[in-house]
Amino acid sequence: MEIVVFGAGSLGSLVGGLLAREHDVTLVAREAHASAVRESGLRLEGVADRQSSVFPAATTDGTGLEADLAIVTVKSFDTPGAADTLATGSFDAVLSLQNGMGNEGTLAARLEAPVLAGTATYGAILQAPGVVERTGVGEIVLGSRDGGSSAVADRVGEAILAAGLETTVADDMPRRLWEKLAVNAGINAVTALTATENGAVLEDPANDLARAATRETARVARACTVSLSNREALAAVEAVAEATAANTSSMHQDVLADRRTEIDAINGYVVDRALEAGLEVPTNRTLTALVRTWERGRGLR
Ligand code: KPL
Repeated sequence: MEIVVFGAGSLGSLVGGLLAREHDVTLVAREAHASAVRESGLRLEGVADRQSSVFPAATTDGTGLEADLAIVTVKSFDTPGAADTLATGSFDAVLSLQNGMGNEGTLAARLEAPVLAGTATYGAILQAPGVVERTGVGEIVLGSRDGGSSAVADRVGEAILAAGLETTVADDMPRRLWEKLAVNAGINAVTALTATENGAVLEDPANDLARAATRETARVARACTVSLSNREALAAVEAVAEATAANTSSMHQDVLADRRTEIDAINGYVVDRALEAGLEVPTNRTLTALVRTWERGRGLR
């Protein structure tokens, strides 16, 4: 299968690199990373089972590309720009593997190809241009963005599975996206603000904060008619925090690199939906305000 990975940062490079063991992959990446991959390939660290260097194509220019599948891994605030660029090319299917909510809708509004929703819980760090480390084995869950079965999702799921990635095709993506949002709402801002790894949220005092943010998210999900109990959301956060205990969350990586974060699409999204539903979400509001204040102080927003 020909696959374009649009946004080859940490997760995009890992997913693209793993897919390149089986498929014809093109990474759309920043200049330094793209030229390192073109010159010496992409080194996959922490992936002991198979070859450790792969040789996908790499470009900085995503315009006019054609492939069977485009996997979108850009930060949520870059989704509109990514959609406009992808619209200049041609794809049979598009899969969003991004944090936060609303990305699939943004893509679908601008693209003709069917847009699938997805979540990825792999741990990944871009160590240097041309080098990505898998820091945790997770899974990819994908399916129709409205829920229900989808032949396109089945086909894409089979292709990803064929490259050896843990993959589940699900018929309840709206609920899964909210569950992933609850995981990110519980882990990302707390670890970014406290300079800790994901496992910190399993212990006091971060545990209380993470659990409160998670419970609030599940409550807002239910107000949005998604059936996600507090118990399920808390269990999901705990499972991901345990599986990725030594990992640096994407928001913590962003803060370390002085980059804008995805706070608006994670805790900020919970705050916005809560407002509409007339609910109070004080922990998400506080986390959002703190991270936005940090961004403003750095001139990032
Ligand atoms: O998605 C993640 C992220 O860091 O954004 C988790 C699942 C929390 C893994 O680190």
